[in-house]
Amino acid sequence: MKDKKRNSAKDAGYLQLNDRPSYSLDGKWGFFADNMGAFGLKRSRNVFEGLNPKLDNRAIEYDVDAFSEISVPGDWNTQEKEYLLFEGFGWYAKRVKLTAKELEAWQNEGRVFLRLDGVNYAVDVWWNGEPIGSAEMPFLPLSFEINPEKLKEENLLVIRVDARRLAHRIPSERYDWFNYGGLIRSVRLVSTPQTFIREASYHQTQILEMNRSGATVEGKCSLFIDGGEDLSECMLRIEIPEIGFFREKKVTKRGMRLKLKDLAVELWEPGSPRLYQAQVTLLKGGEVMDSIAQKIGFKQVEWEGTELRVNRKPFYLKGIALHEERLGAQGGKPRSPRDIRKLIDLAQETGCNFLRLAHYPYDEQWLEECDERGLLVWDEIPVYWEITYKDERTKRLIYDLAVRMVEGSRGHPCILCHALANETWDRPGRKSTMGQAFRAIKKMDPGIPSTAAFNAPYSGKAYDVESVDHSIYEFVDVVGLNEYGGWYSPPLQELPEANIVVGSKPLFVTEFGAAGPLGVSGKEDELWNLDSQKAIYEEQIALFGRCRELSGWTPWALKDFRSTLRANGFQKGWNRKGLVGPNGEKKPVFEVVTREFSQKETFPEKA
Ligand code: GCB
Repeated sequence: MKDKKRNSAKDAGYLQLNDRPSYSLDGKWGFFADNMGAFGLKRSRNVFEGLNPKLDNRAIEYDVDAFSEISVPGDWNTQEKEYLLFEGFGWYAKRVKLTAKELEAWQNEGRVFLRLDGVNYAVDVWWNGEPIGSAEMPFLPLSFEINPEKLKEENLLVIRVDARRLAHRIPSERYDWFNYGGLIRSVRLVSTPQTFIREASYHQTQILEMNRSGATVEGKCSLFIDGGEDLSECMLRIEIPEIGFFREKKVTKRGMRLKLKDLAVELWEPGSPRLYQAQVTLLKGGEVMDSIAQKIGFKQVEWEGTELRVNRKPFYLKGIALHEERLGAQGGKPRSPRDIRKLIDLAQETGCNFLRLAHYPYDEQWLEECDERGLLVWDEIPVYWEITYKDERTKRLIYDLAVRMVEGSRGHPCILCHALANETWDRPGRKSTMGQAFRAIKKMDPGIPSTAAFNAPYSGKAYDVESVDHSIYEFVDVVGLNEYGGWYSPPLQELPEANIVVGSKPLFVTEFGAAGPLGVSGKEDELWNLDSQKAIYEEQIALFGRCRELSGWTPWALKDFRSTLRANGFQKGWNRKGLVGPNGEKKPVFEVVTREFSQKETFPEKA
């Protein structure tokens, strides 16, 4: 379909939330499932104009006020039976009512943005019948500016979400999770001053000296100022009152990186997450133009040879990998912070110190929770299996996804590494396309290692990532290995002799596991039962124990998750490799992992 409306305006970039006033548009919206996508884009059928067939007394073939109801945030698939496998276009409509007081405040404040915290997959957006933007950037925050003059007491917001699988998209057409479409995360209006701090991210902590109460460190704050104001007389101020830190610097350009020196702090550690309140202010002639509050933490990651260190100590990763899918028989995307907290609570019951947030960027709420709880995090973009790297749209998309993800996560102390790929095939263009994206994020966040999850064939009784010419291997600082000994190959009986080769970089196992359908017991040497799942875990854990240089491991996956790729009688549309079932039913492997984690130190003494 030729789609003229797309690209009417790109989204306005990453807009950090901090403590800015925002007006939530979560709740009930009108929804219409449209498998052609052409529905709203023809004369007399322009859904976004919000005409009413009765009032207008014309043959108008839609009525946004008579759409069915749907909840935002949330995927459409698990809200009505008939939408479960729907992968087309979803029209969302909301009447946004502002009081005269609100209207005045919003119009005087300066600028107004519509912020979509994350959608799947692409969107076109209309405010009061006019297009305000389009974007193809799944799972990441988008923002669209609305001219304050276009705000009224009664407004109509219409969003068309396109959740089709297309070959050039990221992910491409085939992947092992569920394509939950829609406005999967919160929607809000955000007001800012005319010229404002769009992003302020503290990162790149360097420990200068350790001492009894903590450390002396330095770090950087990456800032981006948005707005038409002449900045030549502006200053940026950073304050961390608890440690008496105060710094002002003249603004020289819109994007700046300020050095913060000689900070005497307690470190943010896994399991002991010290956070500080910081205030970042933009001033002109002594007058405050904008000021934001945020929490920051001080943590250093290093990688040298095969060693991964956190706060100068060798770190052993006790991880849990998961999908962003809520607990419950239906699955679906989290619909509230509580849904997210319940998943993290469950993961933490194992005693893990790390979460692999696979295979796409998660809601920012996850990062905030992990900052607070002292859990380290791997974030990831959905460059997965087959990708058409040579397609110009795909190239652009990979770059944009990588940059937007890191803009959103680099200020979070919980971040351990940024991942740009999972088990990708070596197709034409992979190296150059991925190289560009890796180089971009290393520049943006040099203190954090970049990574990817790789397959390695089982050969000569070992998994050796470096035995394969992966073409993107040179770009990663730390290595993720996905291996399914006992499940795919080798068979369980051969696992006691298996080994993992740690090559020239730190390596941890980012996936291993086996299906364990709930309620099915059986023989250890036969697949598809809870007993063999357990036996495979025990042999795998023994393998990790033999591999002294390994930096840790993460089972795949926390919870059984929906996937239409998984269609046998045990699976019925679910990947059953979870440590727990869809409702959180614990399988024997949950206990195996918990026991093992309790015996492993986060910071092991060196032998
Ligand atoms: C993998 C993929 C993961 C799948 C898993 C499986 O290697 O990275 O997305 O779900 O295997 O269950 O086979």
